[in-house]
Formats: sequence, C-alpha cells, structure tokens
Amino acid sequence: MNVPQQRKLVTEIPGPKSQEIIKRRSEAVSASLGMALPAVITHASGGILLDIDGNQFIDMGSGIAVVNVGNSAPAVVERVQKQVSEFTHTCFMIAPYEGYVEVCEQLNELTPGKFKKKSALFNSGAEALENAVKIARHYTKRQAIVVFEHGYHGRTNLTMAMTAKNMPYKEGFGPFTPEVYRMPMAYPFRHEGNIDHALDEVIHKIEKEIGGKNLAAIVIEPIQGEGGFIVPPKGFLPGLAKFAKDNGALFIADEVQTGFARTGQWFACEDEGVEPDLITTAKGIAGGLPLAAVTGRAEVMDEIHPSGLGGTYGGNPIACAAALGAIETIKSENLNQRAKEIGKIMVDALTAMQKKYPVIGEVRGRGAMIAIELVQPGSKEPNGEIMGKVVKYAQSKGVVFLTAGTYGNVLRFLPPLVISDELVKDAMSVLDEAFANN
Ligand code: PLZ
Repeated sequence: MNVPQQRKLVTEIPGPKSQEIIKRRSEAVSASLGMALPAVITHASGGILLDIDGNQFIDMGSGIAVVNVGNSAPAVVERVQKQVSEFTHTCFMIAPYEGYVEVCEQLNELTPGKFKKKSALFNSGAEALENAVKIARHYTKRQAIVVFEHGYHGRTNLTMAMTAKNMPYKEGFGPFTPEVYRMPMAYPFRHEGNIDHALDEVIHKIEKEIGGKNLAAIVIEPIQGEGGFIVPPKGFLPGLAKFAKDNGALFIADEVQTGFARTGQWFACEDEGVEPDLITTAKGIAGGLPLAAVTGRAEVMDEIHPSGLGGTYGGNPIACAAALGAIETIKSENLNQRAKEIGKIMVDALTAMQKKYPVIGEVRGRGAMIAIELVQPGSKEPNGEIMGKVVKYAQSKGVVFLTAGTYGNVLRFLPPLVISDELVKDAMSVLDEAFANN
C-alpha cells in the first residue's frame, strides 16, 4: 500500500487502538524489549509510518538504518512476492539457489577493495560479526580481537564482549568471552589530549598490552552508530588498517549501520579509500528482511574448512530476493547521491538550530547519517534530559527520531533515502519547535 507522504495526526499518541494493543503487548511480550514509539504500525512506505489509529509519522530512523530504500520498496516487494510463491527455503547448505549466489556476486563487486573477494550470508548483524571473528581467528591462527570504546557490534555473547556500553546491553549477562581488547576511540568532540595522537596511542597500547604478533583482527565501525555517530578524524582508519596489515592481522570494517548508501557511498570505508580485509553488512542490505553478510579477501574466506561456517537460515531465498531488490533500488534511484542531498538539508537545518539552542553541542555525521550531541549549555556535560523531552514532543507531533550515544545524549537522523525534501524539512521544523518548547 502506498501511504500518503505527509505527516498527519488524528488522535493523541498513543491513539485508542494502539493503547489496546500496547496493553496486550505488556501482558504477552517480555518486559525486556524496548519500545521507542508508542504507536502500533499497520503500513509504511517511503518516509511515512501509518499507525492503527490513522496517524502518519515521518520516519527519521528507518528502523535503525534498515529501510534505506524505503519501507516496502516496490522492487523489494515484487522480488519477494515472486520468490515466496516459488519456494521459501531449502537451506543453502543442503541445496543451493541462484539468489544467494547473486547476492554474493553483488557484495563482492560493491564492497571496497580491488582484489578477489568472496562472501557468506547470515541472518543478523551480530551473526555476521561472530563469523568475521571466527574467520579472522582461524585464518591468522591468533586470538586477540581489538575493538573500540563506544563501539557496538551486537547482543550475542561474543558481540556483547565486543560492544562497549554496559547498560542496557551487558548488565548481568556475563561472563563475556576472553581475548577481546577495547582501545580508546578517536572521538573528536570528547577526546582528551591531542586527537592527532589518537592513532599512535592505540598502536602503542596494542603493542604493549597485546603484542602485534598475537593480534587476529581490528574490528571497527567506520562511523560508530549506537555509540553516537562518532566520526574518527582522517587518517585514523587507514592507520589502523596499515597497522593490522604490517602485523599480519586482519582489518574488519563493521558496516552494518553505515553500509548501503547511508553515508552517501556504498560503504563508509570508501571515504578514505580504506580496503578492509573483511566487511560485515546487514540492516540496509535487504530492505527490512533479515540478512547479513561477511565479504572479504577470497584467500581468507576460502581458508576455512568445508562446512566450517553456516546456519539453517543464513541467506534465506526470500531475504536474498529482497536484497537484490534493495541493491537494484539503490542503483536505479541513485540513492548515494540522494543520501548526500538529504544530509545537506539536515546539516543546514541543524547548524542553524545550533546557533539558537546552546544545548546542541555538535552537529556531525556523513551523508544521511547525521546526529547532534546534546549538552548542558556552555559545557560538554551530556544532556540526556532534553533529548528525552524533544523525542517525546516530536512523537506527539508525528515525527520519529532515534537516540544513541554512550552518554544517552545523541539524537540521530537516518531517514529512508527515498524520503522527499519536504518531509525532511518538515521533520527539522518540528525539531526546531521541540527545542523552542523544551
Ligand atoms: N554492528 C554497527 O549497528 C545493530 C542495535 C539495536 P543486529 N545496531 C542496532 C539494538 O539495540 O539491539 C548493529 C550495528 C553494528 C552490529 C549490529 C548488530 O546487528 O542485526 O542487531 O544483530
């Protein structure tokens, strides 16, 4: 269904029908699961979510950077409908099908790196990270994995160890797997000391605390997502990649959140010409269906013994059909270019707001992956309180904003890349109003 592309409120949020289902939700669903927007969705397309009471919300989060091509993108729907009527599952390890092969061909071609690549498909971002680490350890015959402060890589046991933030991801869920070492992140807004030394400090720490010869892989998000859209300074990523190479370790880019046109390029690593040994992808890969991948140097991907990797559902045919539809859409709609345009609208509006509202400490990001870090005026003290109020206010006006950040004070903007200029501007004006009123 094509939902009209405009913001519209017909009830208070949540409306009466949403309230009923949310009540059932609290009876039936574990209290452990969060709920950012108290509205029950029945349809969505382009940049709009429609709830059961008839309210239309501007979607500024894409279901956490997933529906980059928009909800129910026509090419995704068409391919999924065809696939679901043909066959739904064989298990790729039992009997192969073309869709899986074609997704791998596309990934090998689209990811950075002018060398022969191969891919393997999985179900979730966390599973892709788990497998990338398995591959790196097997290939290098070493164990130490370096990750970064503010990093996020998932909620499984290994990826919890790799994720930096305790609450809510790790609290009480230990013990965590060993041989995961966290290094300081180059975080321009908050870096203590000279950020130009950040790379050298990390390298020094790895050498002193782990030993380069014990290092299996460095795993990093080129722009940290859940951590608060932290963009490291130029040189940091290439420097880490070089250090990994010089020490016989792998450089793994976690592009789960940054991938598939989000930053205005297919992958965020391209910005500095970094060619990772392995790249993990998920989210934006399949327009909302669960799919993830590890793509990397053929000699690394092929070093694992036959049947060493796999899983029942990884690369499910319907998810693969969706991925081919999503990739087709990114190409045909030129969504890399569109991400840059949308980003400019957001950055212009946000920098104008920053002049009026001293709670906006920084505007940052790349392409259509933009955030503002909220502070106590005149300082860098995190201001999570204002963020909560602004998000609530925006919801009551029909706009969905997502949050992030180690200190719970980053408002992030990741709209679907098919959203209209008008909707982005409308969302920004609601944000302006939210700051004015809170
Ligand atoms: N790597 C860079 O952003 C998922 C987490 C939502 P999964 N980020 C959203 C939540 O609170 O659970 C993510 C990511 C990066 C890995 C992952 C993990 O991807 O598909 O959620 O497992």
